[in-house]
Amino acid sequence: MFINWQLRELNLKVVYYGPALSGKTTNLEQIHAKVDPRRRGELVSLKTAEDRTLYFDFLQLELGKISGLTPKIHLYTVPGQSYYEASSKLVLRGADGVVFVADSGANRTTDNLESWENMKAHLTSLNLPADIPLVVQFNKRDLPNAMPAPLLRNILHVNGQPTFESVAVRGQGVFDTLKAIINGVVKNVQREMT
Ligand SMILES: Nc1nc2c(ncn2[C@@H]2O[C@H](COP(=O)(O)OP(=O)(O)OP(=O)(O)O)[C@@H](O)[C@H]2O)c(=O)[nH]1
Ligand SMILES: [Mg+2]
Repeated sequence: MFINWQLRELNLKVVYYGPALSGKTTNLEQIHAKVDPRRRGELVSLKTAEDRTLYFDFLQLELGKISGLTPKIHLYTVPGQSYYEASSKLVLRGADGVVFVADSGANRTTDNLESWENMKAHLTSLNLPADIPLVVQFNKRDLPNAMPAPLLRNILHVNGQPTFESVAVRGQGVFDTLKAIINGVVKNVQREMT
């Protein structure tokens, strides 16, 4: 969180984390395509020739005023490929909330788990609070081999955090996820400011 009192802006950072190809960038693309251009910036994507995230994607959203301040939500995605693990950690730094995008495909269990464990370890080593607002998205529900959501919840030991099923490529579940994380982050900030 960063407050610019001169501009009366409240800057909040939300990071989409998850294994390679789970659909993190697709979430931001959908948000960019559907939000009124007056309320969002351009989508900045630093990607490889194969359209894989190289460092991060970035999109800024503006919300209505809270306590006289204009919240600006900075959405980032991390690169999911383990080759870029160090970048993922850098992108997480200073996050106010995290969306974990899991791939529902049955063949992706190890990748989901590994990414989940890495995320937890990074949150700890970056001194981010253990109870940081976290929303879990089970993406690619359209896959024929999609695992049942309760099973995914068990495998990741999701512990009370909101979960959403999505087909990000069709926009399904994208805004439910976004609203839930913004809600969690804003509630947290309001608690800290009062
Ligand atoms: N079937 C299906 N494909 C999807 C869905 N969401 C995204 N995809 C596809 O999955 C592929 C990877 O999506 P990305 O959004 O680039 O994945 P990413 O998590 O950003 O990947 P990295 O940047 O490498 O970490 C793309 O071809 C998407 O079109 C979905 O809900 N269902
Ligand atoms: Mg990506």
